[in-house]
Amino acid sequence: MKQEIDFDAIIIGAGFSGLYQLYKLRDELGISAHIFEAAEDVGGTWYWNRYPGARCDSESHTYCYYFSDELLQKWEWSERYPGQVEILKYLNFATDHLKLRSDISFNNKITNMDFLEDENIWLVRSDSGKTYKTRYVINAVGCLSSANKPNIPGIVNFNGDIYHTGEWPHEEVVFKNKKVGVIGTGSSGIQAIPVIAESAEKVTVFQRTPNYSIPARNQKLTDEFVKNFKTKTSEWLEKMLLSRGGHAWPSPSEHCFDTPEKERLEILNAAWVAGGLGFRECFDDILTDIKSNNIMSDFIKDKIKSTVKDPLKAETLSNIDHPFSTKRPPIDTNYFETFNKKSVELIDIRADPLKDIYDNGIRTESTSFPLDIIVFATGFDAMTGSLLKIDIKGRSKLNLRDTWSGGPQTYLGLQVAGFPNMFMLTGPGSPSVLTNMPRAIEQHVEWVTECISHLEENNLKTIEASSQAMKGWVEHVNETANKTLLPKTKHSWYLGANIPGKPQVFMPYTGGLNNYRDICDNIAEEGYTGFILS
Ligand code: N01
Repeated sequence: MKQEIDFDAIIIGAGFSGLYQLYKLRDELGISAHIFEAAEDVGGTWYWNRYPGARCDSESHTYCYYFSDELLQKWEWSERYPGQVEILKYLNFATDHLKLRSDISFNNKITNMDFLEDENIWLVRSDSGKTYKTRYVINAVGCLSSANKPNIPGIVNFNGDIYHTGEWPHEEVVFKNKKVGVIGTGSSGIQAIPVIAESAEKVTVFQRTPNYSIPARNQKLTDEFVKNFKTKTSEWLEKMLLSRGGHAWPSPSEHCFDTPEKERLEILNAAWVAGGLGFRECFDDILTDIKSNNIMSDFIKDKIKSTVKDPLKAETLSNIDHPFSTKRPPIDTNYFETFNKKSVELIDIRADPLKDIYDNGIRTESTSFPLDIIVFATGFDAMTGSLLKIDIKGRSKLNLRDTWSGGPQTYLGLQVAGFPNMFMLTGPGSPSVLTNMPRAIEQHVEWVTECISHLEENNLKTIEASSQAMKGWVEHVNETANKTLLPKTKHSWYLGANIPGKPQVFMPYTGGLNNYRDICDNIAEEGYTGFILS
């Protein structure tokens, strides 16, 4: 008997991953697939993150789909690092080129998902009040899309405007003649502050944790570069597939500590001049050897001190107490230079903690700061936040929130035991946020498509991670992370430490995207080891 379903597959989210998943399932596998998207248009993270200065830290010619040569040839990037407007245009271009729009329901936030065991199907409900039946659910909800809005006392009393970088309005926010307070100095704050300071009367930066940042050295791409790139796309792809982070630079082999000082400095200075995240790849041991990390950390601290003229500001900005790159390192355009402006003040809220927000501004324990605008650049409930906003019940009405009450547990970051036919794209336990995201996304989408194809061809109804395999993978993810310095930095969103009450578990897989791809492929080739197929 044919099952009564609305779609073979429902995909949640119309960002980079959801769009590609729709294309693969609908156009290559030939099954019915549909995206539900909370926003009114495509783009995912790039739809929401419209704050001034929003820009990607992967280089543009690598931050795009590589599965289609036509897309690669037809699109032209204009800058080394693509800005939010350009990335959103690109995603709209890809959506239209692949004719995806007709299979997306916008303004539809998925609120509930229930697995109906008797029928082996998922019942998916959206905030429109409608429910849909589907055999497969693919969560493409993004890793950094649930805004973290700290509950600072008195926030409702503020008479001015409040914005969060991750939920920036579509209309222009005018900073001219305004006193602006910015809370947060992660990637978003570090990008936004210099741009806000270009027009604001005054900017007050409330810094809790000082941060490293590498100059982006953003620039227009030359016609020659673009032309050349288009003739060599397969070579670029090969480089990215070989690398541990999905970027196009080779993995280094030299140890920092063992390299003679003169040579070491030459390497570091050259990488500083080149700019960008490639700086992290100067040496191969900065995340495993604290002595090596200290050398790189001190190098950056010296750069900060030599850039920022006011000695107090320089000290406050460079007084960094975590090893470089154990929190996601931002890249910037004129971040430290901006503190040389008289209109930009820096408040160390570790020394003088935030007390409250009052009608006219922000108060620390010692001082009041009158403000017209407050910008929260306070990040996200990363990797699990968006998924756990949905009430997801698997077998025996097992709730994902309960399964993950001690932190996220997955098999390969792709599935959770007890939740058959439910997949996650770039979920916790996969390399995701440690990589150039489009490469991690393409790997996951292609693996999930192959997996569904396997089920369809073999007339199988469900695939589900076994509890044992999930336990083993969680242990492997922890062991791999513990070989690095990464989990030692406790106040990091990689661990969930930025969200009060969130269990602290190191979430991304640190084993490298290249190795992870091999693991996933071998598991599929061996007939989906660790999964239960029925
Ligand atoms: O968020 P964050 P983000 N009171 O969590 C502070 C990606 N991204 O949006 O460190 C006071 O890194 C917090 O302080 P502390 C990228 O992966 C990429 O900047 O917790 N301060 C920190 O300074 C990135 O890593 C791009 O002590 C509070 C800041 O807010 C990720 O998104 C651009 C506070 C939050 O920093 C997140 O970046 C933008 C409180 N209650 C984002 N709560 C690019 O591609 C938090 N803070 C370039």
